[in-house]
Amino acid sequence: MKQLRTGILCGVLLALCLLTGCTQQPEPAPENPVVVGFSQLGSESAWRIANTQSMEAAAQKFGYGLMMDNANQKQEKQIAAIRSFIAYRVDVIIFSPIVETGWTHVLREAKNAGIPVILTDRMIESGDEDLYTSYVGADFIQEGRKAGEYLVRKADALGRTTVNVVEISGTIDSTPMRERHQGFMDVIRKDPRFHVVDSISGDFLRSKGKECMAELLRRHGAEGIDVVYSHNDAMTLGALDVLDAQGIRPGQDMVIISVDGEKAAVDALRQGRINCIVQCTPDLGEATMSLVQDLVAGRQVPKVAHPEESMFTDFDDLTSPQVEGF
Ligand code: GYE
Repeated sequence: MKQLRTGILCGVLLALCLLTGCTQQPEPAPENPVVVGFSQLGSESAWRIANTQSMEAAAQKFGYGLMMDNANQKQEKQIAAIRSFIAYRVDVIIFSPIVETGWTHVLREAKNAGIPVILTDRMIESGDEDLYTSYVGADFIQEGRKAGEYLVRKADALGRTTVNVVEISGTIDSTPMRERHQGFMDVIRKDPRFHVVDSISGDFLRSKGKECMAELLRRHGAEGIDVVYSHNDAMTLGALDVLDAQGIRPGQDMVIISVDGEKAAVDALRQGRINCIVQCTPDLGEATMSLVQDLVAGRQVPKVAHPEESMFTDFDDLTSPQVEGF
C-alpha cells in the first residue's frame, strides 16, 4: 500500500514536472543569505544584455545577494572583480571569461580561499579543470557543426560545386570564437566544394561586423564571396548594413549564416535577409543559480551542463511560434 502511494505521488510529481517544464525551484532561504559574486565580461551584444538580465532575475528568484561587476570587455577588470569577491568572501563566484587564457593565478587565489567558481557562458583553457567547479554554457562545437551542416544542405539545394566562404569571427581566444570555427571546419573541411577564403575577427560587435564586411568586400569583391559565416547576430546585422549600402542582397546574392537568435536577426531571417541562425540561448541564469543552490547545500554538481539549443533556417516553416528571438 505504502509502495502504491509512493508510486502515485511520484506519478503526480512527474506529471507536474512535465506540465510546468520543470524549472528549478528555490529552496527555503538559509539563515545567512547567500552572496554570489558575478563577473560579467561586458555588454557587447543583445545576447550579453539578455544574459545579464537572466542572471539578475535568477539571483532574485533564488533570494541570493548578487554582487555584479561588468568588465566592459577588459580582462584586467574581470581579474580585479574576482579579487574583490574573494576579499568580500562571497559564497560562490560566477564568471564569464572573456578569453580562455590568463586566469590561473586569480583562480588559484579563489581556490585557496575555499570559494567555488562556476564558469558560465565561456570556458577557460582546457587542462585547468581543478580551477573551477562547474561550467554552464553552450556547446559551441555543436553550434559550429550545425552551421556547417546547414551550409552543406544549402549548397546541395543550390547545386553549387564551388562555394567561397568568408568568416567574421568573435573575440580572438574566446571559447565561442574558437569552437564555432572548429565545429564549422570539422564539417566543411571534408567537402572539396568549400573554400574558406578569409576569416577576420569582429569581436562580437555590430560596429566591427560592419568594418569586417566592408574589408572583406574590398579584398574579395562581391563576386568572390558566396557565403558569410558570422559568429554572432550583432556582427551579422552590421554586415547586412554594409551589404545593403552596396546594393548586394543578403540572403540572395550571398548566403548569410549567423549565431545567437536575437529578435532583430530572427526578423531578418523571416524577411529572407539571413538564411540560417544557429540558436545560442542567453538564458543561463536559472541553471547557474540552481548550481549555486546545490553547492551551498553541499551537494555534488555536474562538471559541465549544456542548455538545449536548436536552429532556424530558410528550410523551416518560419511562421511557427517556435521561431522566436530574445
Ligand atoms: O554569441 C555573443 C556574445 O559568449 C555565447 O558572446 C557568448 C557570445 C554570444 O557577445 O553574441
